[in-house]
Parts: sequence; structure tokens; C-alpha cells
Amino acid sequence: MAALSGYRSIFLSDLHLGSPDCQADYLLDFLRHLRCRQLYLVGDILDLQALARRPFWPRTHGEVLARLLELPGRGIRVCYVPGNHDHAFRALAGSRIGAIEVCRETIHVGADGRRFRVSHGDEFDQEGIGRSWLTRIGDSGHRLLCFLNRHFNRLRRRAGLPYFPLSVHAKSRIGRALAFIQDFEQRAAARAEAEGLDGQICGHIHFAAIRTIGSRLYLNCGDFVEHCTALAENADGGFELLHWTERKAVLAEESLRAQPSLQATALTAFAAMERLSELDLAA
Ligand SMILES: [Mn+2]
Repeated sequence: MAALSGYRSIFLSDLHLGSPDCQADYLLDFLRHLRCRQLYLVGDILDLQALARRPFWPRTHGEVLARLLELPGRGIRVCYVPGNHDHAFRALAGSRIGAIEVCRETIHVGADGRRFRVSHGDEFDQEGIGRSWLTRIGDSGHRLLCFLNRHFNRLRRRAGLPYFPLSVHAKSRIGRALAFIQDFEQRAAARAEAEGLDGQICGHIHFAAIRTIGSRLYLNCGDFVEHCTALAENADGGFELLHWTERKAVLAEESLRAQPSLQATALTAFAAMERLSELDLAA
């Protein structure tokens, strides 16, 4: 596995610890390789709603939490911005959990001086669709898809095949979901513009992206429920979208130096993941 080093900041969201859909094994592997100066936890880290429904706490979920808590001791600044599934922690904004800072929202100042609003993103989801936006047949449809994804990939792993995000294909065919994502992204970019910032960093819709919208940058971490993605800022202030399962892959990148060809080369996570899926299928 390639080392996860040379990054200045890492952004993770939608881990959903406490829910059976959390890909805790890949997440643990990611955290073991993690080397950076600061880590932002961009909401839905603990799924308190799922825990309230049904207690679920395997050993690996505890290990993830313990590892997150010990990161500050290893010299990594950790900032926790709660989401809607762990919104109870928003009441702790301004205080600390161990050495982890809790913020309602925060501003990330990049290595190149650009300023980004960091929040979970549920404020851009006016209809409160969240992760069940996929089908509108409700949460159960999405839960079924996650369930299938989990077991499908367990079988693939046993067969020695790499992880394959089952729902990427389903989602990509649904125009309505695309319209929702587009709407969400527009609102996020508009908010950054209204606040005089260079962009927005968020999660919530479980759909990783690095996208220029108008004059602002829209960055979404994705999740560790299905897609196993993280957003990373390199030493220059450019961003990369990382996919972390059996291997590390860069799905998309953005950097000032690449500016002339940015429009031509900026892959949406969407297209990139489709490509990745095809590679996996071909493998
Ligand atoms: Mn959320």
C-alpha cells in the first residue's frame, strides 16, 4: 500500500461509526497510514441515529475512535465539525473532546492562502434528503443498497477481487439524484461566494467531488460507507481526492500549478469513479 504522506491536511466525513455500513477496516488502514499536519472530521463521524435505533459497536469501530482520539498526541491537529447524524456534539462547539477541537463550522486557510468554509453541509440540503436522496423510495432503499454493497464486497474480497462501489452505477443512472447533487453543490458554492471565501469543504451527500463552480471551489470528502474517499490538501495548497481500499488511487486533483489545463483535466469524482469501476470490472 502506497504511503499516505506529504499531505498538509486531510478531510474525512461520513464515517458513520456505530452503523453496520461503516467500512471500518479500510478506515483503520487509512488512519494507520495517515501522516499530515491537520485532520478535519467533517461530520457524521458517529451515527448516533443508527446507534439509537440499534446498538452496534464492533471492536473495529472502537479502534477507529481510539485512533482518532490519539492523533493529537502524535502532533496532528484535529478539528471536529459535527454533522446531522452526530448533531448532539454541536452543543460542544468551542470546547474539546480530549485534545480534539469541536467547531460548529470553521475556516480552513490553505497553504496558498485560500480560505475555505468547512461544514458538514446538511445546511445545503433544504429538503433534508441527506443520504436517502438516492431514490426517494426512502431510507430503506438506500439501506438495502448499502447492505448489498457490504455483502457483495465481502464476497469479492474472499475471491481476492478489489473493492467495488456497487451503488456508483445505480446512482449514476438516476437523473433526479444528479439534479439533487447539482443543486446541493450550487448552494454550497453560492454560500462561499456570499461569505467572500474561496470555496466550501463539506460532506453529507456521500458524493466526493472537486469541482469549480463559478469562481469558487466545491470540495466534498465523500464517505467511508460506500466510497471510501478522503479529501487531501498537499503542501502547495492543491487538493486531491483519495480513494482508499486495497490500494490508494487519486480520483481527481486540483492545483494552482495545473490551472491552465484544469478545465480540461478536472474529472468529476463521478466520472472518475465510473472509470475506476470499469477498471475493476476489467480486472
Ligand atoms: Mn449528513
